[in-house]
Amino acid sequence: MSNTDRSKQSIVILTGAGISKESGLDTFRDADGIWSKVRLEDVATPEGFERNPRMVQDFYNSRRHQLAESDILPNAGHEALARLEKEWPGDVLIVTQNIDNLHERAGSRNVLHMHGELLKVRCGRCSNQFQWVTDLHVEEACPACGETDGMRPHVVWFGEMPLEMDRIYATLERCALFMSIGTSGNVYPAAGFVSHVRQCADAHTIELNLEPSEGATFFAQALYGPATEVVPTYVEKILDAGW
Ligand code: BV8
Repeated sequence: MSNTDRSKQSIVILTGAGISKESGLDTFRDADGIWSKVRLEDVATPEGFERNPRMVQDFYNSRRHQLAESDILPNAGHEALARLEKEWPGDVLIVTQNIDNLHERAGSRNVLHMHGELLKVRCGRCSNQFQWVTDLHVEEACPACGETDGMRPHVVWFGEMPLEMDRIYATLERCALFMSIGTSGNVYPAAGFVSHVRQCADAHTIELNLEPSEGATFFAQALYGPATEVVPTYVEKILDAGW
């Protein structure tokens, strides 16, 4: 495949919690995952926040603390995707369900956080967003409007609209390669992206995961194993010989 051809071939990569597992961040639905320790209805829904804002703030504060710990670093999977963005002549977009910042810290620049970002908060009153690396307290006053009952994590909860969906669908519809990495395929609309690509794009589809996801049968190809192994291997292959 010539470089000219490649420059016309865009790649969309969906990532989930599995790509950050070997960096030390828990997944959600593995046996020891986050949802085995806390109910998603209590901490990842607007109703849960309404019922007990302190519990929800504590849930995200502890994850923000963990992400800031020095031993939570990008792994070879994140680094391979940063290399792909650098060396592939066409567009490469990472659409991540993750709210950590490991893709950016690995060097990826074109990253879309469809479920929000742990290190950002927003005011439910004035909608301003703020970088935030410390605890967010229930009665925190908004730095912009001063209201003290609106500050929340800038995170998409169940029942809320994921971010930048129009942009995501537009990139899916014109991509030449769709990669899904480290996601169980349980949460929509992300879990439906592979079907959307198959319906609307002339694209190759591949799943790179520890084990078959709920959507495994929708992919033309699959590579199973830890992300730190299968992602660098696949990136090397497509840079060398395409897909
Ligand atoms: C929406 C917050 C409308 C951030 C998350 C009733 C009412 C309302 C909505 C619904 C409803 N019923 C269903 C829905 C839709 C709902 C949904 O899908 N529910 C599910 C449970 C059935 N979705 C929503 O509500 C979404 N909004 O639908 O709005 C709409 C519809 C269409 C178009 C526009 C709008 C909002 C969903 C977002 C919810 N927020 N989290 C946070 O706290 O982090 S979801 C949560 O799950 C995280 O974001 C997470 O990223 C996401 C997906 O999980 P995964 O990343 O896949 O993680 P998981 O643990 O499941 O899997 C990890 C995988 O990695 C496994 O396969 C494992 O094998 C693998 N793995 C493990 N180790 C490794 C590995 N792979 C490689 N290497 C390893 N080492």
